[in-house]
Amino acid sequence: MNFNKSTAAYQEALECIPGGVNSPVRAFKSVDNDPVFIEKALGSKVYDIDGNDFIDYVASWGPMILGHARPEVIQAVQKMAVSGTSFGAPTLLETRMAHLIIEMVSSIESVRMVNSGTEATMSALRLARGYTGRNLVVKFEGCYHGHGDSFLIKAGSGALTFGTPNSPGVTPETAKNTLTASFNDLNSVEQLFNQYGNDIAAVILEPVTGNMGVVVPDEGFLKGLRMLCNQYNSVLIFDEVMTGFRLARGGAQEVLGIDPDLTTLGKIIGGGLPVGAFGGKKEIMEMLSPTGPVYQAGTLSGNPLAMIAGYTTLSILNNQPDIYIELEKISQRLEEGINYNLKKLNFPAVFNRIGSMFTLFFTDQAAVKSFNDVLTSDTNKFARYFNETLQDGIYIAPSQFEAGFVSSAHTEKDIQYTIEKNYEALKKLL
Ligand code: KE4
Repeated sequence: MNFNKSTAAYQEALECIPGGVNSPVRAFKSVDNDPVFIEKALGSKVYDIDGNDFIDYVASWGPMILGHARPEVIQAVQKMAVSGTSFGAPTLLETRMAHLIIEMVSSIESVRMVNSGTEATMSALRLARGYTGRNLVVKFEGCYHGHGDSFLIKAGSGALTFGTPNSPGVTPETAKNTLTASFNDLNSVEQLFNQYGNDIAAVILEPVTGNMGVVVPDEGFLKGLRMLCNQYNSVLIFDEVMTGFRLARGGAQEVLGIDPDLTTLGKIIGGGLPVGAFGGKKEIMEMLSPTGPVYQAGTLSGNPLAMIAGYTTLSILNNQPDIYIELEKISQRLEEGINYNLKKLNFPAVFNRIGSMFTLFFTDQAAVKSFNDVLTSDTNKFARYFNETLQDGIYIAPSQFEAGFVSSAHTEKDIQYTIEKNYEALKKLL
């Protein structure tokens, strides 16, 4: 494949944008390559400025569950745009969107729209602190909740990829209010509650992690967190920015059967446009301005174009639940094919999957069920694999510590091709 135009475009971008990108993980830094500049996307494919096409498993880092440029979404945005792009005033569409989210996520009684996952998590944490009158928050090593100061402590995603768990600029005064525990290690949380329980405002986690790669909670882990939060009157926050509407209509909490007090949402909720949201128990949400004293605001929150893209996407998912059945089938096919290749080649790697989220960990561990397991991954081997499959027209996340996503637009042919190229790439790495 020829990437000449992307290479030139990257050099130009470097002159005017920090790192040439508007979000660090896009820079391909951890795969020792220059980023590919995308020109357009349709269905399961993305097309770069050099005319190359790729089967896309990044899905814009999660939002594109229905595939790129889904006709209903495009038409809805085009139609809305001619009525204006932003009013800064309430619209009927925002109320319809709130009703739909409440219908789909049963633990949510009231919801506030924002413009990103980061806004959702930072607002939810402020709300939990305002509601409890406490300062401390418990997060988990390797979990990423956006770039809010309180969360850039042993974070995942780009922060992990870049090996800078505590970002400069986050003050010690802020960091001291963030306690970190280990995912799937309930004892590590119990220890924190034993010591600080009455000062812990909230526990926040990805109920299924995506930002250290996909790791599924052990049986009883989430229930244990629920019980600890009940015992100490702390707020349990599920960060479902990635898993929300991805794993089921009601997200990970529907699949895993545990209700948080607050849920943060993003990605799919906007259908590819900038939308985040946080919601949960009305008793807590009513603490938000203008009803209550906890301030939170946003010029473009509930923006009509973003709302109609998200509302159209969620409506399709809500009205066609068979989409999740089909996603499970085709994702299972991918898993079976890759595991067949690993076995046939006796290749040391672990493929974690839940629903249409997956990660291939380049580790010789038998299983990947914790952050420590994740850290045994060979990131150099991952980088070589990434570049091999990129050349084959397969676009996965440019970091070992991310999730891959299958969309409803992926075909059996896409999956079969991916499995074949996976085998060839693995064989070259032996
Ligand atoms: P945004 O602010 O990027 O919309 O959302 C932050 C966020 C919060 N919570 C979870 C569970 C998330 O996965 C994210 C964002 N995820 C990363 C990829 N793992 C976004 C990609 C990027 O940073 O460019």
